[in-house]
Amino acid sequence: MSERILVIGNKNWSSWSLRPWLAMRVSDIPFREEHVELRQPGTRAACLRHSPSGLVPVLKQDGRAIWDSLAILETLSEQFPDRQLWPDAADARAHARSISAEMHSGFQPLRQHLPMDCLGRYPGRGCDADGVAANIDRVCAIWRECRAQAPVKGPFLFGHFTNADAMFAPVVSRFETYAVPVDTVCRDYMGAILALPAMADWLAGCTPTG
Ligand SMILES: N[C@@H](CCC(=O)N[C@@H](CS)C(=O)NCC(=O)O)C(=O)O
Repeated sequence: MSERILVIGNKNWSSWSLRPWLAMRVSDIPFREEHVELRQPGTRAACLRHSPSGLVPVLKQDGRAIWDSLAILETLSEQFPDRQLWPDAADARAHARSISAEMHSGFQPLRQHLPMDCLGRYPGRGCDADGVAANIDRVCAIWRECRAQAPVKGPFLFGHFTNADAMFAPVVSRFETYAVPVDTVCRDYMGAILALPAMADWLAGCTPTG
């Protein structure tokens, strides 16, 4: 097997990049990161050098490119079954995949009006835009339901860290940036994500310009 390379965008902004990066760091999966500067005239061309989608993240190994965050997470789970990136129990696994897919394909108002900006602090900004409150309510309902049903001990959605946590980590960052009010269950969950050493490493790699 050749070296595993994860191509990512600017850490401050690239919510899609954070997902596989966090899963790999938390799960001790060795990789080297390469960067593409987002929001530049040459961004698309730079992304296209790595991925036919023209987007990051992309995982490269053995002459193969795997693009799109969820495809990368599925691949990692397949390559490293011992890391339990999906929950072991079939019901919990189905639930984890469903909320991860829901995150991946939905929440457009949240994405648009509360973009990830890890270092920024803009309390309340964007929260009254159309559809945002409903998105926030749905995220909190997902987190509460998972925490109430977690099949194993631990502070994450399914007890131990899984791909579902990786998918929702950028939402935790957004809720911090925009000071979204949440209940204790959700606050505790956010605290668990933010307390991850890997999350601190990601934040340390952020600059205000991305
Ligand atoms: N569905 C894709 C979305 C990837 C995406 O939108 N990536 C953004 C960065 S976060 C990008 O590459 N943007 C390129 C650009 O700004 O030109 C995924 O899940 O990976």
